[in-house]
Amino acid sequence: MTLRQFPKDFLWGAATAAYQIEGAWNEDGKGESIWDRFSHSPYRILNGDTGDVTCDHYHRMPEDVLLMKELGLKTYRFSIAWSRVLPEGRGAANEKGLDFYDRLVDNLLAAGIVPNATLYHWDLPQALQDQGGWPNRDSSDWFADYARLMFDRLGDRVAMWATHNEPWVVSFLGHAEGDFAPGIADYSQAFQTAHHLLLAHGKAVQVFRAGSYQGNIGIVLDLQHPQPATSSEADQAACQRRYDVTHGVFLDPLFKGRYPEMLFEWIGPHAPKIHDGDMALINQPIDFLGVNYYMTFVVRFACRGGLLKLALDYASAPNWGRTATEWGINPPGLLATLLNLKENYGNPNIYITENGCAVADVPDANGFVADTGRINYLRAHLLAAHEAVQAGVNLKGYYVWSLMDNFEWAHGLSKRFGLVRVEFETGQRIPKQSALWYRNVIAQNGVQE
Ligand code: IFM
Repeated sequence: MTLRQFPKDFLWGAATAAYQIEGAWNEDGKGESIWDRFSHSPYRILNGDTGDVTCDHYHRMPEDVLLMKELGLKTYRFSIAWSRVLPEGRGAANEKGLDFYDRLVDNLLAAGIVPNATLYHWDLPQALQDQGGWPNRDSSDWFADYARLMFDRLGDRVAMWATHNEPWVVSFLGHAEGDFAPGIADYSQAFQTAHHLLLAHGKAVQVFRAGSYQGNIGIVLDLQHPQPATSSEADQAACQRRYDVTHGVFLDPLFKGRYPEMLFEWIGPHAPKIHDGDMALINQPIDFLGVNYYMTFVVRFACRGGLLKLALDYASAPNWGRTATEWGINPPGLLATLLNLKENYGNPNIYITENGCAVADVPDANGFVADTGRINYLRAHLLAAHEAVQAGVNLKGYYVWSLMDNFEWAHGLSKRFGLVRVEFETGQRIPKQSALWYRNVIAQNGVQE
């Protein structure tokens, strides 16, 4: 067996998000978020689950940081619940909410773990949704003010900031499909949301640069690798439309200062309203790009395939099955994704900010989970990441999704992505076999082929 080692100083971590782990949804002055509202509405979430308690990280944070230390994590990626620090989304700040993130960052630093904070992981304050949410252009200013508050508070200690997590999900699952909060199904609002998320990103980067805070700033995109089903012109064009709507809509403005022209011709009246100067604001240099990679899609033309006239199937590499969320498993798609960024977007500094899978974990009598399926998944993706490094991709770090089992959005508590098992009834944490395996990967700075 060969040990594939990563460059010196490679950052090994694990990721979570506020709504998925914190609980304490209405404690210590926290305001309601769109995910609180959505999960409290009947039949939105599988089994009627909510994030009201989930991992109860809000109360167990010190214990969780110790767990990270025991796993040898070099970095931890978390998100800030906007409505915890600004209950109304803007205006008066909630000192107790700010204090929670202060303590989290201090605990991380004391444990020798680099904090990586995401400002927006989908939980818009409900008060801002009531004022039109992301489709309202003012949202970019609300976000910039919120960003300033957090930079002022934590900017002396947080080394890495991401403005948004997966703006594709916010725009399209939240505003075109309605699967996710706020549950809107309207392509015009979805494309307008995408533009305003990018504008908000640009304004936050501007605030960050003007404030000369320490650390780096970037954005996190979910890049689902698309492959045409056949070499037919119709399938290839469908694949290009899919690429444009998942990748191009975000990567092109961020790195090239323009939107994909063909896509905007295709969607016609659904194209967003763009003001003079917007594209320059969006196209500011960032310090890193976060890549969340989970899946590859085979794309084909479908005459009844909705606005984009396409249909998707999950691709699995030979001998790989599906995850517990039924997603295909295709490690070469990660390599292809990273190479595309190198070749077409100027080889930015990249962190894989999420990668992982849900497994139908079976605990033994002590709650221990021998999750070899997850280990195989992670190992294969790390080998693909290693290949990317060999090919010259500027890959600087890798975060497993997720540190611990948590609230998996529309699937509620039914899908487990964690390195650490959480018994939701008691809150007990039990590291799985994958956690012990990952500790070894970190210690060796590499993975066995
Ligand atoms: O749980 C999510 C996370 O919030 C964002 N990226 C994908 C994960 C798995 O679905």
